[in-house]
Amino acid sequence: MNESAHVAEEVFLGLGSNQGDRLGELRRAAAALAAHARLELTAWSRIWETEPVGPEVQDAFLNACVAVRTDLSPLELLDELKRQEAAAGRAPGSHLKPRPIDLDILLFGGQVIAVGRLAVPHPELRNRAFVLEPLAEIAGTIRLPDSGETIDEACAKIRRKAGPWVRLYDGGDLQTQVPGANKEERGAALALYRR
Ligand code: PH2
Ligand code: MG
Ligand code: MG
Repeated sequence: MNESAHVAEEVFLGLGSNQGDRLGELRRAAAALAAHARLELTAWSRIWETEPVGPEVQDAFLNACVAVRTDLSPLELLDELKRQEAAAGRAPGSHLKPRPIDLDILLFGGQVIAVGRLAVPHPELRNRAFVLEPLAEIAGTIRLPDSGETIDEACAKIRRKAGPWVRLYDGGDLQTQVPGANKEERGAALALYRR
């Protein structure tokens, strides 16, 4: 099968930043996704500020989710996200450490994927309010392909658990930087965020 033969899928991505200009990093990442020739950014959540989850003591994150349509395969998309993370200055092997940007594939159409370097749905999705709250804003009625539960249902469960805090961030959003439905406008949005 050649690359362009993939059927376009609706994909949900998680964005996170807890190093440097967190809002700027999220905006740059959204604009770079939108400007990619084979990705169409179709929805974006609000931005949430969230308590870091994991063993390291580190600064609070900004997290958000976006929906994209793409005919990239899951592994092609994963490679593109890793490329964008590296371009933002993320050091290799910084999983669970502070990072300027983390781009995760949360859901890829209705697919369940388990290859060495990619697991979809994201294995930690159900346990993380910092993913489920923004994801519910744009994918509340979507069903997890493995369990059949909706994102809204998974989100309601995590709310009952009184886990790490998450709160809406009121210092800006993604939307203003990803204005257009057409590629020219999206290209302009990206140019705005080149250093
Ligand atoms: N990402 C992690 C580990 N911990 N905590 C928050 N609040 N937000 C994240 O995006 C996050 C995390 C691993 O990718
Ligand atoms: Mg992550
Ligand atoms: Mg990641």
